[in-house]
Amino acid sequence: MKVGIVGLPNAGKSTLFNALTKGGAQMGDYPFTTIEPNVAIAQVPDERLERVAATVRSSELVPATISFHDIAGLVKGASEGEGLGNQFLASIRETDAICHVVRCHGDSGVPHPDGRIDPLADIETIETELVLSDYEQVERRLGRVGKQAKSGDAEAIAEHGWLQAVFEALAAGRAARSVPVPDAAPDAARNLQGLTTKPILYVANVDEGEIVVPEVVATHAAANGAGAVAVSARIENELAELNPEEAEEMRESYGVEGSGLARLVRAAYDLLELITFFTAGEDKEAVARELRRGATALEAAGTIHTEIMEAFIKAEVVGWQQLVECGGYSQARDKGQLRIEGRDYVVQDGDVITIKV
Ligand SMILES: Nc1nc2c(ncn2[C@@H]2O[C@H](COP(=O)(O)OP(=O)(O)O)[C@@H](O)[C@H]2O)c(=O)[nH]1
Ligand SMILES: [Mg+2]
Repeated sequence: MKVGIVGLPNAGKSTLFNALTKGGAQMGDYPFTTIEPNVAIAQVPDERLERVAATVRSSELVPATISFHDIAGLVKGASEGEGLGNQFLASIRETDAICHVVRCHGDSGVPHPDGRIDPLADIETIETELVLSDYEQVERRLGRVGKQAKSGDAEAIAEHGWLQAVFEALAAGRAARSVPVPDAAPDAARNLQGLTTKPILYVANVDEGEIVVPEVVATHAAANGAGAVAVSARIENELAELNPEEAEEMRESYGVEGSGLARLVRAAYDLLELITFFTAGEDKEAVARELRRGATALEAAGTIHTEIMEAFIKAEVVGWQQLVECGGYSQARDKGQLRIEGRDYVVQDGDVITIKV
């Protein structure tokens, strides 16, 4: 899963990205790895995985991961080729979700491209570019899908209808995600590869003194079905240099509770609307695995390995909490908590699953 970090110049994207890549110390057992200068892999903190691994006596923890991409270059006019323009927009197109860094701190030492601090106006500047870019994309796709719809294909007809509604929404300045995808064309949004169909997390980059999401940002996020977290990118960047004890001391001196980065990673993961299931064996790895909500046991097997999916016989399933409370698989089996499920079982968040082949 890829999350693109976007925002106006000087909003604090690179500072936040650097904090993420250096954040190993304060993230404890969940280090980051930089794979390219602007791409970092973050491990998703998950207490459930630790508890499951301890119960089963697994040898190693393998958390779920998300990659963060620092995408520079969005300025006013990007959709017309200003700045890195279309290159920038193409990089966002490849992501699963958008993490939008919004300048909210008032440090006069950091110039703002428009010379004033106005989080809502900044959000609108960025979102206008995304809307304009999608507008062109929808126009192109309408032509193509229109031809398929004329042949009478039911899915194409539904997709065409959705595209027309999206076209009108965009023309009115609204995001494509405001138009529900029809059941008859479930892939419509994916086919469009829109920018404004992607889930958004606003990261309010706030002053050190008070780490809260400003009212205007919170209201805008709520009205648009987006998430919002507050961090001080500067503090997180400083904290990321320290060892865990020093970081805790500094956090206390600032009155900051918990790791902002951990909160950010968690919120980004939640945004993707994934569920997590676990596989764990004694003296083997305990793995947190991401899965689309509503996916079946067979699909879960497929995320482990295609061969495991092909050889699927049944799944042994127990909720992580039941497993921990019982103290292990055999105790859970004795207490009737470990169930046998078939290939069509809909996996629940937190299930611990053993696929039998
Ligand atoms: N005071 C303050 N300055 C910040 C904060 N975050 C970033 N900056 C400064 O703002 C400037 C631009 O940040 P940068 O991360 O390069 O912005 P980008 O253009 O979005 O990548 C740098 O001088 C940072 O040190 C913050 O939380 N507080
Ligand atoms: Mg930058």
